[in-house]
Amino acid sequence: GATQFDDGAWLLRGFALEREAALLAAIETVAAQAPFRHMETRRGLRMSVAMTNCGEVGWVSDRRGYRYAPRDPLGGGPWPVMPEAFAALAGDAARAAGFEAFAPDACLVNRYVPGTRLSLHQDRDERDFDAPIVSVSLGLPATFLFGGLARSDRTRRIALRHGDVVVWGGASRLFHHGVLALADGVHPVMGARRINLTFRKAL
Ligand code: MD3
Ligand code: FE
Repeated sequence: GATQFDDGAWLLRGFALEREAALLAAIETVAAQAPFRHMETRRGLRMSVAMTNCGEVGWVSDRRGYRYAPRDPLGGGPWPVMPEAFAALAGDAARAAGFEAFAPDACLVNRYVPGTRLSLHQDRDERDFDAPIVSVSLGLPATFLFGGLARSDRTRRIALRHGDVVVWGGASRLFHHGVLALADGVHPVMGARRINLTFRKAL
């Protein structure tokens, strides 16, 4: 079932499990067209998370900063079309959390290996904060940090496992969040990695 843990924030344990095969195939298709890469921050640091995107626009970071871009900087073409299995999962999960008609135009695909972390940040490069964000975890488990509107607010830890889906909307939409360094391990279907799909309405 769906567990609410803050205003607009819902955890759907195992929601993606029955769609595992279709999701893995779709990730392969996307990565074959737009390979995973380590982007650079504005300060010139290499991000430890490897990323790719699909959809109308993709989230990119480089020395110029963060933004949503209609083209993949590697190759210059459009991002891969969002697979139907992705769009359907995002819409179904959002509806299960009470958000009707969520139609994401961007899906960021994050790849973690043991040691990879994502420091505390807010997602605010999107135009419309009324739309929720849907996040799908696959592979190795991760400890997710969920804070508040202020960076200094206390954080809660949420263990995210293969197949879990989280919907972040309402007041929680602008809360700080991050991922602790991934622990060593091997997942039976995903191997030594974690993949997170982050669905957003960016435009
Ligand atoms: C909490 N990725 O790419 S989205 C990101 O596990 C990112 O890779 C996470 O944070 C990951 O920006 C999963 C989790 C998320 C997204 C938006 C939120 C959590 C949020 C907005 C408010 C509060
Ligand atoms: Fe984020």
